[in-house]
Amino acid sequence: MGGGAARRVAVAALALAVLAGVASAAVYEVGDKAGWTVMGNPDYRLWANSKKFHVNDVVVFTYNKQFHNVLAVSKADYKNCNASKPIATWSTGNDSVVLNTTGSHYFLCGFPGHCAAGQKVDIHIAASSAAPSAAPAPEPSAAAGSKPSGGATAAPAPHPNAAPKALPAGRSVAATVAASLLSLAAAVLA
Ligand SMILES: [Cu+2]
Repeated sequence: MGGGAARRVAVAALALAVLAGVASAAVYEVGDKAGWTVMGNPDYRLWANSKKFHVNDVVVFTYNKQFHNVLAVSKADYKNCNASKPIATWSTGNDSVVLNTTGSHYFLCGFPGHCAAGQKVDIHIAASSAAPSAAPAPEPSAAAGSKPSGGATAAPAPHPNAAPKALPAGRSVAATVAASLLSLAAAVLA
């Protein structure tokens, strides 16, 4: 066996490792098609409970910025709909927020009455879904047979307001990157 074969295997393993990391950072549209609103009273608790969030997932708030905004708040302020001391504020109408820690992430709309009307969401990331700090490089055979697990390797977090339009809901960005990585690996192995 020459060095070339070993190198090709190494490159393929690297591609798979990157693929696993990219594929597990999901992008979710808050409220799905309804977006971030009080119109139609979307049930954001139901929405959040229908997902399984992981560290480094991205939630996108889409709304009319004349009528809404997004405030990250403490648990107490979330409960009381207190918008007076937010931890962070977004107001572009299309805001991508990276969930970079485990635990609960509390958001509400700061416009008068909106939080009380239900425009608030508690996005919880279970501790067990924390990203591993350093994943050891797997054997090529093991890598080929294993599925990406819930944990993501740390990906650089985009700026909250960076290129929101480039982030559609779902995993299509990850899928696109995954596809190009797979063709790269195939080309190297050919
Ligand atoms: Cu609002």
